[in-house]
Amino acid sequence: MKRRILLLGGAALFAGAALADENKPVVTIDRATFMPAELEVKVGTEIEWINRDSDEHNVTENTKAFRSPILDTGETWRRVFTEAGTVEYYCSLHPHMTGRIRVVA
Ligand SMILES: [Cu+2]
Repeated sequence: MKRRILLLGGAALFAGAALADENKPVVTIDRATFMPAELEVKVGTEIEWINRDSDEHNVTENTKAFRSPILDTGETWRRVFTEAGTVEYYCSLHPHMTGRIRVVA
C-alpha cells in the first residue's frame, strides 16, 4: 500500500496540473441534495464537496469512518479516496440526504 502511494505521488508530480484538473470531481450540495448523488471515481481521486445551499450541511460516512466539518454556504471540503469499494455517506444534520461514491481500481 505504501509503495502504491509513492507511485501515485510520483505520477502526480510528472503529470502536473492538467491531470489534477480532469481528475477532480465535484459534488454540489443544493436544496438539501448531493449532486450527483452517485459518483464513480478511480482509486486516488480527490473529490470536492461544495455547499451551494443556504443551510449548513456535512459529509458523513455511514459508519463514521470520516466526517467533514459543518459546511456553511460557499464552503468546500475535499477527501482523497485511496481504497477501492463503495462508500455510502449522508449529512448528519439531515439524514435523508444521502450519496454514494464507487471507487474503482
Ligand atoms: Cu444537511
